[in-house]
Amino acid sequence: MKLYDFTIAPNPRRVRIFLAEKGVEIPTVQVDLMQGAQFSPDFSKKGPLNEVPVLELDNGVCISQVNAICRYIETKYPQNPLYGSTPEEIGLIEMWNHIAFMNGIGAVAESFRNSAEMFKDHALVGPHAYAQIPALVGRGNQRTLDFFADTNQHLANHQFMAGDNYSVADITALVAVDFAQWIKLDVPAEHEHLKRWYAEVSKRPSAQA
Ligand SMILES: N[C@@H](CCC(=O)N[C@@H](CS)C(=O)NCC(=O)O)C(=O)O
Repeated sequence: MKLYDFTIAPNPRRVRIFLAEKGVEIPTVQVDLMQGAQFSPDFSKKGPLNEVPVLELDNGVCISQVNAICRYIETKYPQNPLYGSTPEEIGLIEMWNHIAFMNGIGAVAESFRNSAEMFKDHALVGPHAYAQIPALVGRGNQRTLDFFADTNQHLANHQFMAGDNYSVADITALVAVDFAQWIKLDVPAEHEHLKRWYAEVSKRPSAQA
């Protein structure tokens, strides 16, 4: 297998952290998004949306989308389950993973992609040219701050995002908080529960991935 990656990008990092938690090593190939390598003819064949991460299996089949890749890995390497074991855990983890992606990573991306010069005519990931909408920068910033506040409240009564156990939802939320640095937003000091959780998940060795 091969993981198409770009070290500084947030979404491939979610897969790298997941693999580190699993103790699974997969060789990576860098796709330099700054140079437009995601649009090269070879890489375009590997997925419909010209994005990383992509997991290429030994038979050449390619899987994109972080959640799809992590699900594949979880099924192939069931040790240290990160998607839960009981029906309730599985449901709650999917729920919080989706919320962390939509309201965390999605909020930061809304601000960043509508402001950074490099995304001028590429405000959404994929092969189509979408212009930036400057009004979405403020909305993305506000959504990011709301994500911090909502997550802080949630973590007041939960050790981890989906309850008592670390899961893939913590990986997505951790990457969302770190990604917010790109739009110069830090967790406000008064969000003590979010800060407690962030310190705990950041000190796991996997967070270095
Ligand atoms: N929904 C996708 C998001 C992947 C994504 O947004 N990848 C970014 C890097 S973090 C990308 O490849 N961007 C390429 C581009 O902007 O053209 C997933 O879950 O994998």
